[in-house]
Amino acid sequence: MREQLKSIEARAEEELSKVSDSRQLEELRVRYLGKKGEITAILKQMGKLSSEERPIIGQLANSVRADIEKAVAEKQSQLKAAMAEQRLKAETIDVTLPGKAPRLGRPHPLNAVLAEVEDVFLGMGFDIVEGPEVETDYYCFEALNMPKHHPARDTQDTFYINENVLLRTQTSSVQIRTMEKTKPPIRIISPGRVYRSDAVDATHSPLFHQIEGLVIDKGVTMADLKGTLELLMKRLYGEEAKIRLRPHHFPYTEPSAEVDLMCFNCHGEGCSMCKQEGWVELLGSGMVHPKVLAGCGIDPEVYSGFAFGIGLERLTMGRYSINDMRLLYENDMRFLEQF
Ligand code: 2U9
Repeated sequence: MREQLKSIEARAEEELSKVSDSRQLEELRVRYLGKKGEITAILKQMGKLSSEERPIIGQLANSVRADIEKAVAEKQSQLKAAMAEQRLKAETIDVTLPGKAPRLGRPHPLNAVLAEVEDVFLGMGFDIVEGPEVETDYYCFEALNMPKHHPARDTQDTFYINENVLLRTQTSSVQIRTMEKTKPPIRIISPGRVYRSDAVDATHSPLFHQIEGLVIDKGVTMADLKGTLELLMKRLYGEEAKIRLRPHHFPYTEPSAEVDLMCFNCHGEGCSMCKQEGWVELLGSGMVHPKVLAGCGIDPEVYSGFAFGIGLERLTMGRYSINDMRLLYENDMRFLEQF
């Protein structure tokens, strides 16, 4: 039995040295130290021994068992440490690697210019008013002194939903609605989408954006119109910006004027950018027609007012030297990232 125990100890040591994972270790522990294990088997045969031998073999068996238990425990902690190290290696994060830069958004150039324009007008005490894009014939045309036969009402130019309902061609309908509801003084701008039945090209789109302005009070004159627009242009294009008013005709304003901005490239001399004009056309404006005021319940003998309409696309294209309107709608990041 002594030899048996010695050989068990030697085999256990030998096998233990080859164990490489905790499952194998557990299997080995059960095989040597378990209830049905080799050492227990030996202890069960102790009855056959003489009373002198029994304590000696008993002591030896206990010491072999203790040695194996100790070796198993050591192996277990070695395996644990090895596993922990392996996991740490696998989970290592190299904090010196460059991070992934988040892609930052930015305002679309149309929104950026609109925000600038809104800031200027808010600074002058204007309110910003919005209204419906689907309008009635009355608010879009009739109330603006464009009666039934007017060419702007042609189905070639305007998207009709039915005979009486259409997609607004200008945001003036918002101003009419405001004049109906509000007593003067009125100082508003109405930005928003408008629709016209145009084919897409470098300067046209069936959907575009306008910013219209309206001021109604006692004693408002064309000088107020010019001063207001001059201030807007100086804020947008710099202090040296100059504008001029050219006589024109709109059914809803009388007198009417188109407003030009002095060409930034040649300062009025004439160049290829302004088609040798020295000036670039920017917007339309005028004194609100007395018929329009009266139609909204405002007495034209007491009140007067000016109005203007700016195409946001044109303003944005001028501001950033963009030569094709389609770029503003295509959402190509290579274009948008430049602003
Ligand atoms: C009311 C009365 C008058 C708004 C005006 C224009 C002249 C004008 C164009 C600019 C380029 C439209 O976007 S565009 O195509 N607009 O020329 N708009 S006066 O006049 C009004 C508005 C409301 C009650």
